[in-house]
Amino acid sequence: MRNPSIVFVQSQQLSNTRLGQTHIHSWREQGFALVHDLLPKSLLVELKHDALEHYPAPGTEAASSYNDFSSGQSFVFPSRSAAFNAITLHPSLLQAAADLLDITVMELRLTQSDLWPKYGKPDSQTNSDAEDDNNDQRIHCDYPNHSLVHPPQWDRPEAVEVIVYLNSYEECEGATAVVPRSGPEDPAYPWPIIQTPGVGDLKYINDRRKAEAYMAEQDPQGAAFRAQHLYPREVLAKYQFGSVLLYRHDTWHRGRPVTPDALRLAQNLTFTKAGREWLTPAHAGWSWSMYKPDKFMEKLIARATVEQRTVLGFPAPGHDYWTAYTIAAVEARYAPLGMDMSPYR
Ligand SMILES: O=C(O)CCC(=O)C(=O)O
Ligand SMILES: [Fe+2]
Repeated sequence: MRNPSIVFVQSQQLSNTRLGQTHIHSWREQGFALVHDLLPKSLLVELKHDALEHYPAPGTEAASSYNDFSSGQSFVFPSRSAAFNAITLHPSLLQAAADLLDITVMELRLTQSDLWPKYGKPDSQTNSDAEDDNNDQRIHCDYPNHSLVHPPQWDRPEAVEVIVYLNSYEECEGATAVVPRSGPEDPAYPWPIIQTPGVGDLKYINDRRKAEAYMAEQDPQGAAFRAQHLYPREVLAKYQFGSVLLYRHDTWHRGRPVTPDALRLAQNLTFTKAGREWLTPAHAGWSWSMYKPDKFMEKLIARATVEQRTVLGFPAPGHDYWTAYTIAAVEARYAPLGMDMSPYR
């Protein structure tokens, strides 16, 4: 992996690409938008290179231990991959999430960034006993393992979920499927969202066939709803290298099988509105990594923009944390790493 600071700083010099109204409208109304040209290709190429160094090649023995989501949290923010960190905090991505939520970047917080491999396997090799197999997922919403509560009404979204694809659909298949919401009366989007494994006393089952068999037993009405309104209406997010799927905690969707022996690499991120403590971080807090001797996280903070720091939870200029004393103290910590404290004065 390359020198973190170099790539990180370079990414900030790229011009911002803004989402158009069509994408914003699609996310707010239908629950998702697929954008092909949001992030710079050179950075994505670098990220893919780092990911291929990290994860075993498909078909190897080592690959078989990597068949579940988020890969045991082995490739998460903050990472030794500078490209991964740079994509996580890329100004165009932050601006996109802020535009979707109709807030400023300063009001955005990062709660998830991880990169997971999905190894395609023939149907005969999928673990037919494993309810948690992710090869052919059941349709679900993501809120139950991101939120302590339930998403608010549709017009008050609190979070943007992101998948950045590092392959193409032609190469790997495995397109995420989504159910477009067609308005407040859409029968696929009843309230509250409980017709799914993992909610209430229904247990979590990832595998589609097992999940639907379980639903048919436990909640026949829910199973019928899913069969009638969800699966027949799923559409495929046919991604290209570098495409970004923007969706929500209340969007019905699922991961679909990847071509046998192909490896699909995808980075998953979540941005929330600030002050939503019930949308909890998916990983250890960023400061935990500040124990590392090479201080890569401190350097990242020192060199980040004010907006990027704020998205990570660093107090924004004007916050009541800042006094003459705290400014001097934080400067004492970070000035040796090149931090300019003037925005906080
Ligand atoms: O991998 C995908 O395409 C979607 C994965 C997903 O929805 C999930 O694991 O929650
Ligand atoms: Fe999901």
